[in-house]
Amino acid sequence: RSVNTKIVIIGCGISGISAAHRLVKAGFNDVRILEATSRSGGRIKTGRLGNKIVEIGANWIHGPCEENPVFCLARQYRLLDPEALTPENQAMDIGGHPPWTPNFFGSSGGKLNAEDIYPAQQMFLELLNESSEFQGQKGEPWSCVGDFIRSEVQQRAEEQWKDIDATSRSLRLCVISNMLKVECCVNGAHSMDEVSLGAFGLYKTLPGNDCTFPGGYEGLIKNLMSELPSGLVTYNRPVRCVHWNNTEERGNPVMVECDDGERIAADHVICTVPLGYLRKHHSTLFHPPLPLHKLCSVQRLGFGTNNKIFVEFDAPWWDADCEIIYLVWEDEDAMVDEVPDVQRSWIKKLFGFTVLKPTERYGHVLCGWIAGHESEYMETLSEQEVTQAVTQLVRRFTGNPTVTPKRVFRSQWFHDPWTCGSYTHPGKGCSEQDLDNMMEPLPSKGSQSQPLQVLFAGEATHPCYFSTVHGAVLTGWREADRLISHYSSVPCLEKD
Ligand code: 6YU
Repeated sequence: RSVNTKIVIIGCGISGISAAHRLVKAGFNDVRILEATSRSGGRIKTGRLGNKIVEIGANWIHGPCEENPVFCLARQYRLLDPEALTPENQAMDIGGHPPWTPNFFGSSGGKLNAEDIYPAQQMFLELLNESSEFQGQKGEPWSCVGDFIRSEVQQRAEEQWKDIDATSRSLRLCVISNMLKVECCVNGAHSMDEVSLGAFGLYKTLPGNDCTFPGGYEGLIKNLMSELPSGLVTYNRPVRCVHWNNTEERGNPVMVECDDGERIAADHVICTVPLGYLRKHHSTLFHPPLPLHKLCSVQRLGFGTNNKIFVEFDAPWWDADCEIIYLVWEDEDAMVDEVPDVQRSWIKKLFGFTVLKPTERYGHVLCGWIAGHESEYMETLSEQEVTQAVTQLVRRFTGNPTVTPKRVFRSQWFHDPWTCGSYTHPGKGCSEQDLDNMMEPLPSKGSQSQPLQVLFAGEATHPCYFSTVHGAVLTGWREADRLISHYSSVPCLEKD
C-alpha cells in the first residue's frame, strides 16, 4: 500500500539505518539513504592501532539490559562476550558510573594514595547525583552544573574537611578539578559551566554494567546493513539543501538537492545529520529555513567535542587490576575545568586514561580522554606533536623519564566536516521543550500543507537518551513508526 511513497533518509549513521530497517520491513519499498561519506556507521567507527581493534567513536553499550535496543541487537547478532550476557551484568545499577578500579597519579610524579582521594570523589559523585534533581527548576540559583558543584564543594569542605591539613585539602580540590574534566568528556562539553543544571536530570541511565564489542562496534552496523536491500544507500552523496513546502516538483512536497547538483523528489525526508552539522549549516540546509522555535532549540542544546588519544606501551606503568587512570594536577585547587593557555597547556585538559581490557587481547593500550576547546586544538596538531605532549605528560606523572609510547593515534571529531563535534548535552538555558522541538516534524502542527515532509532523528532528538547509540536507534524507529502509523491511520493520504 505504500509502494509509491518516496522516502529519503539523510545520513547513514545508526539512526538512519534503524529508520530504513523499520520502513523496509513495514513494506515501504522506495526508501533510500543519502550518505555524505564513503562509509556507513557515522559516529560508530572502529579502527586499528597496529593489529588491535580500537573504537574511534562510540565505545560502550551504556546500560546493557533488556530495554536497551543496542544490547538486544548485539546479543541477537552474537557480538558480545559471555560476561555481558549474564543476568548479573544486566541487573547491575551503576547509575552511569562503572565501578572501575582506579589508579591516581599526581603531577609531582608518582602514584597518589587512593585514601587521600576518595573523600573528594565521594563528594563529587554526591553532587553529580544532586545535580539531576533540579529538573524543571531552571537550577535556581545556579544556572550551570559547574557553578553548583563549585559552590557546594566550597561550603561542604568547610564543614566536612575542617580538621584536615591545608595540603590534603588542596589535593582534594585538585581532585575536584580532575572530576570536572571527566564530566566534560562524559557530557561532550567544553566546561561544566556550559551544562544546564535545570536540564541535567533529563538524561536517564539504564541498568546494566557498560560493555564493549570485542570485535568492534562496527560489527553492529555490518549486521544491520546486510539485512537492507543492496543499493539502498548512495555513498559520497552529501545533501546540500532540503527544499520543503516545495511547489515546483508536482506531487512531491520535498525536493532534496545534493552537492553534485542532483535533485531528488520525495514525499518524506528523515534528516539524521548530527547536531554539530545542523548548528553550522541550518541556514543553507533548509529552504524555507527552520521555524524560529526549532532554530532556537538547535542553538540552545549543546554539542561539544570529546576525543580519544590511544597510546600503546611495551610494558604497563599502572597496576595489573587498574581499569582507569586519573591524572591529578596538584596546582589546580581552584576547581577548574578549563585550561587558561590552550596552545601551551592543552594537555592539562586530558583527565586520564581508560585501560583497554582484557590484556591478552589488547596488550598495553590506554585510551586518553580529552574534551572541549583544548581537544579541538589538539586536533590541529600533527600526530608527532601529540605524541610528544603525551610522552612528556606520562613521564611527568610517573616520574619516570624513560617511559616511551610505542604508538599513538587520536580521533578528530571536531574537524570531521559531517559531524563537527562529538555529541549532545543540555546547554545553558536549555529545557525539555528544546528536545521536543528538535524532534518535531516539518511543517509544524496546524499548517495546511502536506504533513510530515521533514522528520528528524538522530541522538540529539531523543528526550532522555541523547548522546548515546541506543538513543539514536530509538529515534530512527520513532520516525519510521510515525510514517508507518500515518499511512495506516490516514488511508486517504496514501498515494497509490
Ligand atoms: C554510546 C558510547 N561514546 C564517543 C565518541 C563519540 C560518540 N557516543 P551519526 O553521526 O552516527 O550519523 C549521521 C550521518 O549523517 C553520518 O554518517 C554523516 O556522515 C551523515 N551526514 C552528515 N551531514 C550530511 C549531509 N549533508 N548529507 C548526507 N549525509 C550527511 N554512544 O552509546 N556509547 O560509549 C559513546 C562516544 C568519541 C564521537 C560517542 C557514544 C555517541 C554515539 O556515537 C552517537 O550518539 C551515535 O552514534 C549517533 O548516531 P546518529 O545516527 O544520530 O548520528 C546530562 C547528561 C548527560 C550525560 N551523557 C552521558 C552519556 C554518555 C555518552 N557517552 C559517550 C561516550 C562515548 C565514550
